[in-house]
Order: sequence, then structure tokens, then C-alpha cells
Amino acid sequence: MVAMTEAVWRCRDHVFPLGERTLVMGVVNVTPDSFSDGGRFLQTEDAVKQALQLAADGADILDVGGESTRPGAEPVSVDAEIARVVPVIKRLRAEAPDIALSVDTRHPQVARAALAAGAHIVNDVTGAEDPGTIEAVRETGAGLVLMHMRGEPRTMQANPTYDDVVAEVRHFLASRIDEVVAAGVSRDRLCADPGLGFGKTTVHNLVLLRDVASFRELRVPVLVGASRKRFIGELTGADEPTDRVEGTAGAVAWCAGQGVDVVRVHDVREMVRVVKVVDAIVRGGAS
Ligand code: PMM
Repeated sequence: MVAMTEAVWRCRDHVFPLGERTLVMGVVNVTPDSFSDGGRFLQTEDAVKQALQLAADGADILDVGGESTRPGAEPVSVDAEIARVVPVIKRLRAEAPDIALSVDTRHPQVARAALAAGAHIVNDVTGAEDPGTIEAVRETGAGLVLMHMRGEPRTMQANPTYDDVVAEVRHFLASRIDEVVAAGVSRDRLCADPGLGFGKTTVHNLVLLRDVASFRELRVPVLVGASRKRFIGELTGADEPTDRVEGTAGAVAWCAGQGVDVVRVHDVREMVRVVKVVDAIVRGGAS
């Protein structure tokens, strides 16, 4: 989506060329397994196994998260979040050294611990509102995903309203980019995300998607996470998140067609195939 020629997204030693194809970020949720009493070891094993499968399925980036940011979710402690994500990141660095790793966190302490363990990107759903996160990114040369969220996960879906959702979200992201660049992080480390479902109704999500190409004005790569979200369920009548694969494919195909740079998805194998076809049509060559 970036207009400059030879544009790249720099995330430590990973340099992603932009505009050639749609990058796929696979979601790795490290959450306690309520069906086992095996504790942390099994939790780590499960997440690593899932992550390695997503890498084999063609993910470009693995996004490791230890705190659910779904609507209504209760926060977990920073220590618990670190204890979930760091062992997974360490194992992935050892077992899949070529894949880029991102940490999905809004806490600078978690970001720092994950970067020390070898992560390349911080994915922050608050748009890096804590200056400590910006500092950690600046010091390490990591990539940073700035997402728009209205309110906070526990309450954000309580009647969100906007006068012009596209303009307001874009304005927020532009001001976050300016602030992060002013704090010493170069623009080619940044990526912007409208934050579908984070304080947005189904109509807000659809309007943001319809106008997603306008986010190129931000002059950083654009990431979209539509995967399995509630609005996909509403549109398709699929109550179970795992039953939202085809609906997700619709949104992912649209994003790839509009030139979105990164799609964040759970169903990597399927979505890699979707973007391969759309990229071949839109960008003029099979990869
Ligand atoms: N969505 C979720 C979590 N993290 N990060 C970014 N950058 N964009 C998103 O849309 C996003 C995110 C919530 O979805 P999940 O619970 O299914 O991972």
C-alpha cells in the first residue's frame, strides 16, 4: 500500500518488501488449557506445536499473544503474560529461526521481555499509548504495529459511536505515527491497523473495510485483522469462531485486492491460498 518504490517494513533483521504480495500473520494464542492439568509446560508445548504448523502452512509472521483482548475479556497480570509468551518465543527462535515473530501485548514490560527473547515486532492494540513500548522498540530496532482501539477490551463494545469512523480512525493513527516518529523510531519500522472490532459495530467494521485503501495516506504498511471476528459471524450466521473460515476468506480477499500489506489470521493454510490467488490477479504475477 505504500506508494514509494522499494518500500520496506524493517523489523530488526527481518526486512519485508512491500507491494509485492500480501503478508500473512498467523495468530498464536498462548492461553491456559482448561482441559489439562499439565500446567505451563503443556501450555508452551501446545502453542509451539500450533505455531510450527502455522509456519509450515506459509505464515510470514507469527503473532504470539498471552492476553485475550476480545470484547469483555478480563486483563491478566504482566507476570502471567510474560510467563506465557516468553517460553514460546524462545522455543520458536530455536526451532523456526527464519520466521518473524511478533508479540501481541499492550504492556511495555512484556514487549521488552519478548524482544529480549528474540521477537521482531511489537503488536500493540493501544497504539503504543505507553511510552515504554516506544522506547523498547526504538532501542531494539523492532517493528511496531499501531492499532486503533476505542475504550478498552472489557467495555469497548458498549455502544461505540463515531461521526466519521474512517476519518477518526485514520486521524488517530496519523497522530500516533507522528508521535512515535518524533520519539525516535523511524517510519519504516511502523505499521498501522484500523482495529476491526475494537470499539466498533459491524457497520463501522464494514465502512472501515470499504475504505481501507484510503489508509495508504498514512505512508506506512497497513495490517487488517478480520479473522473469525464477531461481525463475520453476524454476516454469515456462523456462531462458532471456527465456523467463520469462509467469511474470513471474503474479508481477506477484499483486503488483498485493496492492497493491504498484512492480514492477521487464524486459518493460515486457507488464507495463504486466498491471498496467492488475489495477489496473482491484482499484482500481475504468481508467486
Ligand atoms: N485482533 C485481536 C488481537 N490482536 N492485533 C491487531 N494488530 N489487529 C487485530 O485486529 C487484533 C490484534 C483479537 O482477535 P483474536 O482474539 O482472535 O486474536
